[in-house]
Amino acid sequence: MKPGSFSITKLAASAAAGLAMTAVSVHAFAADLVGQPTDGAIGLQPGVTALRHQVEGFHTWFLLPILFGISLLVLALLAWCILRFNHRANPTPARFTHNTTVEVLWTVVPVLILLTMAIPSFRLLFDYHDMPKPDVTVKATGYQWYWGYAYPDQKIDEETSNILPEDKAKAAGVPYMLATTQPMIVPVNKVVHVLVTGADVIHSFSVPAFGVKIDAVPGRMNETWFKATQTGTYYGQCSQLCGTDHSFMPIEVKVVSQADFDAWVASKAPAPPPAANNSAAPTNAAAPAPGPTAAAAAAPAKS
Ligand SMILES: [Cu+2]
Repeated sequence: MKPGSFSITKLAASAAAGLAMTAVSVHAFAADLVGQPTDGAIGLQPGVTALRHQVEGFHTWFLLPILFGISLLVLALLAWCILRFNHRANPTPARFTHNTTVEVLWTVVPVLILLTMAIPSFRLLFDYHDMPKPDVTVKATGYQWYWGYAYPDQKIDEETSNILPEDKAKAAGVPYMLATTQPMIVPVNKVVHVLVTGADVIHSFSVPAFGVKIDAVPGRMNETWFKATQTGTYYGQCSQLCGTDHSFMPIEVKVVSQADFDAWVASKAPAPPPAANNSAAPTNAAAPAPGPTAAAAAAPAKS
């Protein structure tokens, strides 16, 4: 008689302790690192876009309570069955097999719960889909195994963004496996439109702090957007298994002031045309261009 009730109490106590620890840890770590994961933390890393805050609210204050509520209800029902209907407490079991009221309830209630979850979920999806007028457009192309970023409006040709080698990352004091040789540079508080495609296999462009994740599919141009409200460096990773080096193609986005962005764009501008003298100067600007262009032209032809 004792062992059954004792273990249930223990189970409930450890569940409560777990919940309390969860709440404490979320609090303790939430503010630690922005734009990257924090060791030993749980929960979502801090977000810096309005949509990401909505995602967080939906997840933490809407879905999680429902999840905990359902879990506690099932735990209570289990405990009740074990205690009330065990062999000793209930030696002669009832023989009926159907109960219409209960069957209607356990069909209708879950449907209502799903509907309650679907409405804010779809609202959020529509918000992602209703893209504001972009201030900056970046084309992100996934390759095996790196990313390429091009700025069509600024006439900046695609630049290759490789993972930063471990020794260089350590020397620079940036996180290895997240830092890159060439970050995507975007201005703060501006709508950044990201055109996402894949050159070989399906990759996925994902930056948790922006609440952005979208597949990079060869032969298709997907689009997403974000408006970061804080300057800084934000990391993400390819989030679609794309081959052996899938985990070695991180995404690094540097959100900078508009002035810094303009200066960066200016630094990327091709040499001014009046200086069109002869050979030496243009080779520098011309060299990177054919590579990506040829790759981009070849990719759709294959599929
Ligand atoms: Cu990938």
